[in-house]
Amino acid sequence: MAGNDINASASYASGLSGKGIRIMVSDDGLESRHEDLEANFLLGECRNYALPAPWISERSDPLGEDDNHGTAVTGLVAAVSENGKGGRGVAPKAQFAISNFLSSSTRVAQTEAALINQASGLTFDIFNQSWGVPQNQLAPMPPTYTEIMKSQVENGRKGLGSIYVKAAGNDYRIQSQGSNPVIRTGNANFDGTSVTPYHILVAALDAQGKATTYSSPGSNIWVSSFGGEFGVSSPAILTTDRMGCDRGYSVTPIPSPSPTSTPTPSFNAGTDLTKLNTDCRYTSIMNGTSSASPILAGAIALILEANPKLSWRDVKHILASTATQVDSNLSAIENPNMRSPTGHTWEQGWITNAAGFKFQNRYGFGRVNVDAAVAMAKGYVSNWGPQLQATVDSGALTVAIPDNLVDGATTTLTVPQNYKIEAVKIEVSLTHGNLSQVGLELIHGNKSILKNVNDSLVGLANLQGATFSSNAFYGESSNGTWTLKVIDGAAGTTGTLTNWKITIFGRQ
Ligand SMILES: [Ca+2]
Ligand SMILES: [Ca+2]
Repeated sequence: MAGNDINASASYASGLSGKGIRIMVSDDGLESRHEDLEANFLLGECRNYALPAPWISERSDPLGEDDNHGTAVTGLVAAVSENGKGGRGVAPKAQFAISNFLSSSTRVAQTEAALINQASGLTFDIFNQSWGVPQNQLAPMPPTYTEIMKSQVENGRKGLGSIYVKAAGNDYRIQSQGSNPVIRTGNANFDGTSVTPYHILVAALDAQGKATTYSSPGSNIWVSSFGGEFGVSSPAILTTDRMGCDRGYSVTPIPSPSPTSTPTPSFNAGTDLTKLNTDCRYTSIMNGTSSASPILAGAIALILEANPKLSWRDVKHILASTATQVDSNLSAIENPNMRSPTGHTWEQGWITNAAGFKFQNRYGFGRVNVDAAVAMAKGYVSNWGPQLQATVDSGALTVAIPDNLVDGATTTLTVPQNYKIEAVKIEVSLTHGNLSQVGLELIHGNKSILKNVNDSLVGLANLQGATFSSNAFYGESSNGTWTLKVIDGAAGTTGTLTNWKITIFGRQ
């Protein structure tokens, strides 16, 4: 729909193109000789985890017949413009390499060392990570991964910090239970590799500018970009595909979130009457937060080109400050599961925090607005000093979580440090026989819902130092009382909160 875009026309008119920006696309391989990608490809700077360490590779072309994702993702960030071929990426003169971290485990070594390696490299400005774990489980963050990311934001870009853009996930689920719709949502916080202050987590919008049917919610989301739907009743996204009608998305259905029943349009099959795609070099059915992420990565390339002196924190601040609120009349969702305790608010609408930032769990701070971000970036002077960090620990607790009660159990911690908040991380330990029933809310003035009751963690038991982060308090003061509310949202199983910690990331 007209007007629902990343608002970049003034930036393009001023000549911004991503020139000079180097991007590492962490994905499953790239058709590096693609006619609309090759000119921006960084030959010799790829990683191939099918090789022995250190995995340095001239190219990392697809290893298997289903390695189609990376070619589609890369086109969105940096397909070449003004070459008479295909389309264009958001940053059509940015350069990129690929690490084939997502290739099937039968072909590459998906070790912790490879996980760390795909996020490493001081010569790259931006890392695009269009991946994550299925959000019907809790995946912890390996401590060594947190360390490498901290090192990258301290040392990457000559000390200004590497930028990490990551997909929020495609696990919002509405199922039917009899005649009632039931939401059993995943949550971007369930993927430990997404719960750091160093990431910019991105949610996916549809062509109307609202949350897509699949985009995962999460208090750790930063902003939204476009992911599209399935190209059946609402548009998907057009991008590069592996060349030839015998490979790529012309023969293989696109992965989650697309239903396998999505028909292959004639454009993809190379048989449409316009004859614009007779060799199947492009696809019209890409979607997912996998698409929202490279579109945001391209937007950030334009912002960095406008002001290369921005730090990673400046980039996050500018994105949060200039994002456009969408779906502003979104209401709180009261009881989608038809069984939560009476009076319980399952998910909130938009909040405005004490620092004036608007935030909502499906959108973060809102839709990326490139022209506003570029305008703010020009002349912006970075002067925040080092990022500070303070943790307060509850020690051992035995707080009973009452069964199926809206009031839940509440405990408080007092943060003595008065930082201006850049990120908040919570670590929670509790016993409970069915984590799906458990809701977590963090309250400091406003409330931030970290985990919805009756969500996708069906049948899992106990949290042991599980991490959740929230951006809802961005820019506020950290000192004072923080309340954690733990709610059991279904009759039957109960549990006990045994410990929680809060870590504030911020500045004086
Ligand atoms: Ca092109
Ligand atoms: Ca219960």
